[in-house]
Amino acid sequence: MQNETVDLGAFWMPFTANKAFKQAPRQFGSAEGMHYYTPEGRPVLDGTAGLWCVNAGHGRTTIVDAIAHQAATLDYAPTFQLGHPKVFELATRLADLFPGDINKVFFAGSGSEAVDTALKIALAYHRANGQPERTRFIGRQRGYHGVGFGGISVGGLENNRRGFTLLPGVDHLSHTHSLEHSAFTRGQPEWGAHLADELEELIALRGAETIAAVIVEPLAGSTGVLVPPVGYLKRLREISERHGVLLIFDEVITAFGRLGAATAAELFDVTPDMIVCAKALTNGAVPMGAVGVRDFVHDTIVNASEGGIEFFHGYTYSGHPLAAAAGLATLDIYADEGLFERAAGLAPLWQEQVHGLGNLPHVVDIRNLGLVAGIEMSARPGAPGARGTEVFHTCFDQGVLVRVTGDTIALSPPLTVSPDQIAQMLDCLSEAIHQTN
Ligand code: PXG
Repeated sequence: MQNETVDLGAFWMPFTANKAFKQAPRQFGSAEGMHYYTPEGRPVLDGTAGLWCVNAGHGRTTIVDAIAHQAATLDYAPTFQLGHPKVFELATRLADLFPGDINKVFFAGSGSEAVDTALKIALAYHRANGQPERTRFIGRQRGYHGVGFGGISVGGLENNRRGFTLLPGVDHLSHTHSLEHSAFTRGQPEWGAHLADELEELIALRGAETIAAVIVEPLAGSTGVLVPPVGYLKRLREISERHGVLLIFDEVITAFGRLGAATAAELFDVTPDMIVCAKALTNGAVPMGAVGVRDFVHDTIVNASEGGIEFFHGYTYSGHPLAAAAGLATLDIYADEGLFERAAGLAPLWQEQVHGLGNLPHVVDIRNLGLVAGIEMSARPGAPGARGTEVFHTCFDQGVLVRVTGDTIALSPPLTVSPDQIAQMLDCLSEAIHQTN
């Protein structure tokens, strides 16, 4: 269908400049493999895996078939006091994928719901463990944890917080981004592990007995690709564990191969108490979020109950049959095609090529890990974000989809990307950066 035949008025678009979009709409009509296609049929190379979701590439037949078969067999079934086989199977598969004794899985409908679920599990755990006064949370500046009230409270993005009611009792660690110390670092910066010691300071300030959990993205994605300094996450783990504070990794972006391992937890050899995931869990094909939980957290909550419902929480779509079917088919693809290993194998070439953009005008930093890169440009004086938006538009018009936050371009292609497609993506981006003033 052509753009002009569709009325764009009614749809209030999320995180979008609605008026600007509707004057110059950009739409996709279909997708296959590494490409989107506009409604007119123009291919656009996907440099972002949708919105960090489509790690196995678009239109995967086995996922499509699994969803279709599931819809025809059991379209919907509740998981409150009932169940269906695929949701149990998917939970088991995820427990196998998560490190250590993260053996329990709570399902949600999105990353935001999964984040809020994890925060509530933390509160429920401490209550069941006889420490109900542990109610405070610690997040991090520039953290993104979705848009629920819990997520924006522990999150550290001003625009997402300002003007909204927030949870009380939340502190924030400093973010780890430093142009001064770490610009153009390949992979993990050496500088910055000491910032984890702020957790120790906050715990001393507030008292460990008041703190429920600390939540961080192992690699902060949507805030512009902030790679954790060497040793930083291990130090967070050591401090949180010593004080009985639960550590939550928000792996909505990093889980399922983005960094060249099943999870960032595995890559960095740090086992948190909970892992939040979503997005690539179903290759983006059906909405689903999940929280992986260590045995002791789950068991403390469930065993504290004298019967009846142990945890008063859940969603109509927790473990939706279509999402469960899509998730199982997706995990099969990741395993059968070795996509996490493929990402790890491509990472050195990726690193080499993205850092080739380092001499372009305006570029003040390039960051990378696994198959993620952030290319940060300086802001045009008086117009922050203008360069980023221009580069995004030029790339789109030239047939490459990139992601922009402020003046930072983020790249996170499907893990099926070929070396030629990496070159095409970066050539286009380089040209677009050259063109912007
Ligand atoms: N946590 C993290 C780390 C995320 O990246 C969420 C939670 C929330 O997930 P849902 O499914 O509720 O959106 C996210 C979402 C971007 C971008 O431009 C990133 C996200 C969402 C929208 C845009 O990078 N991540």
